[in-house]
Amino acid sequence: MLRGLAGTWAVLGALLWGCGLALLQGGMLYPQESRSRERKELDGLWRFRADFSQNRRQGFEQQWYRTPLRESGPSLDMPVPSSFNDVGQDGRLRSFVGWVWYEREAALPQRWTEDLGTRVVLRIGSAHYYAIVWVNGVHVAEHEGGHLPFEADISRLVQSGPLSSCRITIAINNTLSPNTLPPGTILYKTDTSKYPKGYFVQNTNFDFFNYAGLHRTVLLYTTPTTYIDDITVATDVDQDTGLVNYQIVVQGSEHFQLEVCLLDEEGTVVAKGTGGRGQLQVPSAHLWWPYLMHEHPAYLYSLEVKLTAQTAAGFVSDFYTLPVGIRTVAVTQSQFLINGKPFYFHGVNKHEDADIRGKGFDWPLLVKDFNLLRWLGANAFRTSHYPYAEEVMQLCDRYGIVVIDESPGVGIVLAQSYSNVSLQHHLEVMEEMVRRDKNHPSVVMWSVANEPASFLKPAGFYFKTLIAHTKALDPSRPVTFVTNSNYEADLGVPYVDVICVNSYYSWYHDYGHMEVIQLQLATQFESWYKTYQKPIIQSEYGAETITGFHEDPPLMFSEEYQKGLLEQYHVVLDQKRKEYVVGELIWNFADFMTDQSPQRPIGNRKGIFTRQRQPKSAAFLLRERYWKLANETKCHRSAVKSQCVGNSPFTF
Ligand code: GCB
Repeated sequence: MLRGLAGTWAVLGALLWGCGLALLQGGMLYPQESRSRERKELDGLWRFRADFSQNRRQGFEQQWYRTPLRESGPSLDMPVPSSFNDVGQDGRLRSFVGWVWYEREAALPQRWTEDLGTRVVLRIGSAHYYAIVWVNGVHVAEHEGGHLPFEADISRLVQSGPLSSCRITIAINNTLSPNTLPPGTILYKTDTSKYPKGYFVQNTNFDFFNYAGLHRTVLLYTTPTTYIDDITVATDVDQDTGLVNYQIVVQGSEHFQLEVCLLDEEGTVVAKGTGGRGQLQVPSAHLWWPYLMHEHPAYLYSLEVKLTAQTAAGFVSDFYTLPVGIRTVAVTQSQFLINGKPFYFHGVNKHEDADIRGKGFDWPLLVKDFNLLRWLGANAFRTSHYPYAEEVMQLCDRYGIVVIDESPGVGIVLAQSYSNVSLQHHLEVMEEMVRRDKNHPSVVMWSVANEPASFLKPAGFYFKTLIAHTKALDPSRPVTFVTNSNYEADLGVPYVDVICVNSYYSWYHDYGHMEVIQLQLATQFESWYKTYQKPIIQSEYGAETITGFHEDPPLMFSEEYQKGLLEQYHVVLDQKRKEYVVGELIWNFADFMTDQSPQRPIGNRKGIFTRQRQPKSAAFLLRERYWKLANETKCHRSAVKSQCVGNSPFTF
């Protein structure tokens, strides 16, 4: 039976979804080319300068944005997208905290500067963390938070004179404070016998390197001045009819017409509609199924939206095409259902992380990672511990990889980080995140945080508010946060739909003693389930492993220990997944960079792949397991037992 909340969604969802996103101001559609839209990527080399002055404010005092950066002092070449930390040979830049300055000239097509019916938008995919943007010395945007896009309409600026190019300056500050997401603290070391004057360090409570810079594409794109600002779809299924509820927001005119058309993968029109909101019905719909759950996973329709508007200059049209996957998500007391069928998450936690580029977006890396995920038989991952690039989410839609989409709420452990200021910012980040990712069928659940100090008194109100807000933004998806608190002390878990628990038995506790894992893990699951009767995901488990270290009998840090530890977890997971455990996500997909510490031998080594994406022994173990799980699901679904031959990946 559907648990109360999920049942409520089923009834109220159709009524609420349309108004749910009303809190968000403006859309954030992925910029695409169409008959009415152009885009110009500004990837490549930018000019760069870190402000090493004592107060880090020299750039503002001397107004570096006013003139080309080369005129106010020396600058470096800096690739975009990339973190700035690992590309140079200067150790001071690797650990730099404060303002850095990026700049580049963009040549503008003549039509963009002369046609007043064209809207020119500057879009920054991700700038870590606080960014101020100027175009030709004029302030155009400011944004807080590193992992989500922001935009500025620069039409007036570039159309106000005889311009053939514009100069874009972006100042970025990577300082983390108790009120940022993730939070951090700046610690001034004042003992002059030990530290030079003004010495400070950035402290954080998360376990990944605080890479910074322009991590994703910066681009210019155009729309007509009357344009499709936002599209929201929410899908449902009635018997075998797919229902696509849509809502479209238009800016620039009140006199317009909207036509929508849904096409299948062959390009055949399967449904049509008009107006800013409505429901399209697709008889015998192809549902969007996760990878390995169906012979034809990840079926995507295309929603073609055409806007026609009457303006002073005559008729204008705008065109936007949105991929749409028709699927449902629901949660019961013990199951996670996709299209009404039990779904078991067998996958990974990832990071946006690689040699040299740090957190910079990189197509070859992205494709390699998805090839590895599919080789592994993984059907899901969590975007630990922040929203990933939009192109990642698009590939998940296309390949059927299910996503738990996590906010940058990682390391919320100080009382100050539970203040109203922090909560307000966290609410806004959830709005930006839902606004960006709401239409991805691959996203099946929101995670508002990872391992907060959820036992602290203010945590109850904080998570109650945050989760309620996220549900108001999107009533169609369950919401969680990932906990490592004690089940009796956790004040946030009463508000989640699915309990996500991290544990590191025989690694951080009872280290070296794999023999205690089964008992401790079974106790963990039983305690949580008895208290809450909600489905549970083992959202992290794993062991630090230096590739090439071998010890038999297994010793910590060897490949044998990692495998042995995983096998112990799997024994209990196999028992509990028959009851209420609905998923297992290994920590981590690949080794990744962290701050320096005695526990981290050049980063975190809990990857089943190295940072260069080569497999450790545990990758083969997981591969066998995941394909076996996939075959079981398939057999369970189709009840064609004869198709379930062994554990071979190639039987599916
Ligand atoms: C955790 C954190 C993750 C760490 C991991 C570890 O619980 O969620 O960010 O990297 O443990 O390896 O310690």
